[in-house]
Amino acid sequence: MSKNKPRTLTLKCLLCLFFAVLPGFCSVTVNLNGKWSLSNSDGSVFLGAEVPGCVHSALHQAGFIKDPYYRFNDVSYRWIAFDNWTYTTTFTASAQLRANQRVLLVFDGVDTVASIWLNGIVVGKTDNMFRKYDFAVRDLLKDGDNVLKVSLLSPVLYASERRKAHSAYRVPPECPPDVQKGECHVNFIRKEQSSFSWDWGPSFPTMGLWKGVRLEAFDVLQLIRVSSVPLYNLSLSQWRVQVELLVDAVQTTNGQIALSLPELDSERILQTQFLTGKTRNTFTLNINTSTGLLNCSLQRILSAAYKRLKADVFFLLQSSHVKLWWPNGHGEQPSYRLAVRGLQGRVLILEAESKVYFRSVELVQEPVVGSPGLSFYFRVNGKPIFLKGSNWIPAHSFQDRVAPAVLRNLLASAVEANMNALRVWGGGVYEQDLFYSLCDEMGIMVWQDFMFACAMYPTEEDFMQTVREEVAQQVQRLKSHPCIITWSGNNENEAALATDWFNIPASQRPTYLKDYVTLYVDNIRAVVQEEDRSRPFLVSSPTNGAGSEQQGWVASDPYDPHYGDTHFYSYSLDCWDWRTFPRTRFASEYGFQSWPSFSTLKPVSITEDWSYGSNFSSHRQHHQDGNQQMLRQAALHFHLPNSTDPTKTFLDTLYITQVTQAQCVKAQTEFYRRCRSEIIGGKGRTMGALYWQLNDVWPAPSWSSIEFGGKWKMLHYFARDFFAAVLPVGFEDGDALLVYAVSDLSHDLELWAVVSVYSWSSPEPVCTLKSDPVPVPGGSAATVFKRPVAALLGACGSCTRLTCLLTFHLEDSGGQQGPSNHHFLCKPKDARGLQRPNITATVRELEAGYVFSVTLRSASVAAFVWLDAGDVPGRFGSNGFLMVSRSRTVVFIAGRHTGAAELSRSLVVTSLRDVY
Ligand code: BMA
Repeated sequence: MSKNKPRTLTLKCLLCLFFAVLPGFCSVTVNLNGKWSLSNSDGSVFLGAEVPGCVHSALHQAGFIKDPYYRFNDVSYRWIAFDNWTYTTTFTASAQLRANQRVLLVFDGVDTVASIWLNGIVVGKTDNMFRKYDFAVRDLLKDGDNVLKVSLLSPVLYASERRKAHSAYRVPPECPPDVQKGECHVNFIRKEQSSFSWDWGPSFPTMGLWKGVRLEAFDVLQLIRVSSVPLYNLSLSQWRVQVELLVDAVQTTNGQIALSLPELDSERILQTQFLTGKTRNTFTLNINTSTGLLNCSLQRILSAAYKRLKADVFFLLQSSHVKLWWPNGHGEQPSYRLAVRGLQGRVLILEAESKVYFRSVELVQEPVVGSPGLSFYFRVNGKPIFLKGSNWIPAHSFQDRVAPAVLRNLLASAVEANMNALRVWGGGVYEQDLFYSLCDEMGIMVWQDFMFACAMYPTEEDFMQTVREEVAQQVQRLKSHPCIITWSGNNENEAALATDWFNIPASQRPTYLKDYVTLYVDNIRAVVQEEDRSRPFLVSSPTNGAGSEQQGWVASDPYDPHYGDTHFYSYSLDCWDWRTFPRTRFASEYGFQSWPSFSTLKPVSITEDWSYGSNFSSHRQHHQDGNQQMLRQAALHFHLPNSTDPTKTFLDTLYITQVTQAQCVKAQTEFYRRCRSEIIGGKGRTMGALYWQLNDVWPAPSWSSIEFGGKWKMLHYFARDFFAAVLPVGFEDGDALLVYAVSDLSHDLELWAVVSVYSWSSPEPVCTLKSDPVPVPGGSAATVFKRPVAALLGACGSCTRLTCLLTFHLEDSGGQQGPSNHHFLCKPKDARGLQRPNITATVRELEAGYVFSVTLRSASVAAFVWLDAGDVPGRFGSNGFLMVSRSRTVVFIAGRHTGAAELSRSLVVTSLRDVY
């Protein structure tokens, strides 16, 4: 079916022709992406398949299966991953291409275990979806049609075979919990660990050519990758840029390398020699910013696997100053263009451009006055930064479905919610290049895990070898991105070992400890440090960091709040009670589940599914007891929905789970933010709050703040406030109400709190109190208001805890600083006087088809007012808010062209009192 398809042919040497005509130096690329054919092992299924892509997507696109996300299809289509599949294509290779000295067949990503056949001969095998593979095929290419086949083994059966072969001891967890409806032994195969199911995701063990395929032909040499890592030397106050060229040379080649940073008005040429084979060549450029001169010296840093490069570099750079890359909220993200050009005589032999961003990062682990243990925070460009954000999981079960617009929407949503950091979690994939480029541009710091999660792993030599190559390639690919501020070896595997998740007998513990250190310390850490010493390396998350290292890399309690980062989940305790949260140095995971909105569920369900107790609702829930946990947590504070209309009860239940989640994560995040400056009981100085989890892999209940498809849950609207640069946090301690001012700004403020008391029964304030101004230094949390609750209420007439609530904000002489916030003095289910507000909404179009105002009118106080535009994509200016006024107008920005009439029809407004 793909026979004789025209292939894209790129002559990378077009520019070299500009200098001289010497075709022997040209490199030629033949793109082999596009339509291939695909068949299963017995030939009963035969179809066309897009490359890049996967078997599931191909079957769906060709109509062999329905939407894999529809209802129970994840289980119905389980058979797909038990079969073996073969991708085939036919292409022609011109005589000109075959005349090149070296012709490589390059796969940017094969998922996962495959044999590659060219014209009936096996040219290579793959076993790791996170590696790029290339195979020398020059002598196998022929005139006319060439047939390329990729035969993929069932990942489920392969993993099971590997487990059987590992007979000496088990490598747990063996299988996921039944509630996940997943496959076993995913830890034996180097592919996305969550593709065999997770507690938020379905089991779709993908197979396919998930990244590009091409032929690359060249006669002299080829530049495989340019990377640049700026390093700052504090004692010399000097930047240096480490430029690394990965080159594949057919034969030893003399040449000149020209490196230039045009915006810094610099260019220098160095004589060099490229030795035969793949060489990695590192140049260190010392930038003397005080004199405006940039000196350059060449370091020969070549690993045993690579050949030595001889060269001399003389680099003079005229630079007045270097503009720094800053995380979102702390400054701009300027970049410099680095141009690399290699010439032999007047012939261009290599050329590339990349971006250089200047920023330094340190992970500070040092003694803390008044506290045992060590600090744990990131210093970027010398400035301590509180990390605010979330955890990133794969944006789709089928990576070929993650379009650039999906990434853009999710990352822009993170920035809109005032986040400055995301952790790319270790059970997913190393994200595509665009993800990291967008994070660079948006100032999102990335905590990058290596892809190992919630399991023990084997350490046989072939496994270790493929992991070492995976790690080296990924670090080489990603290290130029300033967004990545730390590497981290795995997700929760130190904790799993330390707290014995898998019931390992004491006598066997040393074996697992040894395997752990072998994999993450002796191999992964060693490879990372060889490739990149510009950023910290953590062995696990959570970890005690330096504390874990002192205990042989597995701490007795990796959740120790005096060290490192922590993950903390508690579903049964009252999530509004800050006393239940760990006063940790860094909260890298915490969260609560909720259901997505009806418009997200509707396309994958039918009427009979629309109840909380339906088979569908249980099927989608992959976390043991998750649906009941959500209701129990909700019932601590709210009346549960009790409409006589079952569909309304279902929709109201979706709503109440979102209210509950938003309020729980708000309480916990506000606690972490207000802990940044204090040590209490030897604990505190919290410098990070990354809740679990930002996004979803499919339409289902989960911990996410953004639904599959991109719609914001109530939590995401709340995040925009609780991650604001200046934030008032209110809480009770003993008999007092306190308001803290938290500031992430660089400059000092002088702030006072304005606290208003409202009755639940009336949208007019009962009384308003103002504190004295308090200095709030940049990057701190300070108490600005403290008053016994009884005194506060006593000053406000007839208020009691049950009849009144509080709102508060911060002010300085310039007016309000940061968002308004609120504090309930009782559980809303106990509130006296809360009426049905009968909210009405009027929609007006502000800008043709995209920007609308929605004016709400309410008869009384309304809590958790939620505007849902149904199928009309877009975002509200604010949502889920407390309405203590008779009218409020919010903006709606549509994600597609719409009109006031359609938006009015789709819009549903729900508040707390409407669901019971
Ligand atoms: C964390 C994560 C994930 C998981 C989440 C929710 O510990 O690392 O493994 O999905 O909890 O249970």
